[in-house]
Amino acid sequence: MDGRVDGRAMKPFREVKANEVTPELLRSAMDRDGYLLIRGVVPRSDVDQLLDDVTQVIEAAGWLEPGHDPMERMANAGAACGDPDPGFKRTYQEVFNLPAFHALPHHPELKRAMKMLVGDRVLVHPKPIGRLIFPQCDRLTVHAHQDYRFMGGDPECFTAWIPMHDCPVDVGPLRILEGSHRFGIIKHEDENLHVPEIASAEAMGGEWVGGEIMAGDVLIFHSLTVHAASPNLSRQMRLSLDCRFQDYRRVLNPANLAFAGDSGKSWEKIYASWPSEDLKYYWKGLPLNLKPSVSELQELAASAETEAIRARYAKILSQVS
Ligand SMILES: O=C(O)CCC(=O)C(=O)O
Repeated sequence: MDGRVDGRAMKPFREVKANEVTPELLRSAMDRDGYLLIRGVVPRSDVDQLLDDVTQVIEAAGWLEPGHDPMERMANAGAACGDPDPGFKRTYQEVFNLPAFHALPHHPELKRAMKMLVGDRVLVHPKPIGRLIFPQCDRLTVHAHQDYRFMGGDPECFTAWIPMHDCPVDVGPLRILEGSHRFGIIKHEDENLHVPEIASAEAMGGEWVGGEIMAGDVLIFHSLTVHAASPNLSRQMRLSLDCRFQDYRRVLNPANLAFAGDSGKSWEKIYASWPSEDLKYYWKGLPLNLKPSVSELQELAASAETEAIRARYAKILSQVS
């Protein structure tokens, strides 16, 4: 399957093999197209280990059809759910707590590729996002947006989108509006929407590009690049992880390091069952350029406009200082 946009075949991703990528090639693709698909960055066996851990969690949650190997990810249609359903959030949190989920963004081969783009002072943002996408559920498909809208900080920040298994077009991989990063910040609609999105009339750029993304491949794109998920038309769950990378001297929004909502999440709770100290609080040792800074957060926690906003800043402050 080639994937279709308005009934037409979608233009394929521009791609390169991991052993052929150079800093010049990666940077020029990013400048021109706002993305590059790199094939075979992470060894399949390393991706499989994460898939194994994640499928155990979702199988225990009843999300998989009994009688199949969990690694096949056959979905139990009756269990379909997604953010913000409370049942989804509970299982999502178990996935988020997995050490392997946090280890993948630090994989040496992935970091080697990201350093070609951001330089040696690479910050791996500590909150990757797991996508646990049931099939045949239109409401769970992520619509067009720019990551900058959600991350803030410096736009020179890059996302790596990594499927945990082979992801043919009918399983719903990401697609990209090529060259869209060159049009700056685009207005997102947020009225009555759980997640803000860009209306098709507002999206500017070249053509939508897409195609299959296999286990071990990494789709890298700029924080201003417009992208969206393709619908999952299969019978399998689509499981992927997206994480963000930047030069740590560039401005970073501290919300990307902390849990600001009312969920009760904390790094202490997440780390509690981890067998190794290696990846705990690794960013605290880096000379980060936070905006708002710690002293500005103190000020905001004391004097921001409403009690809810003051509480939010206080929560962030308590986790980054
Ligand atoms: O995987 C998805 O469905 C959406 C991912 C996404 O929007 C992102 O990586 O920023």
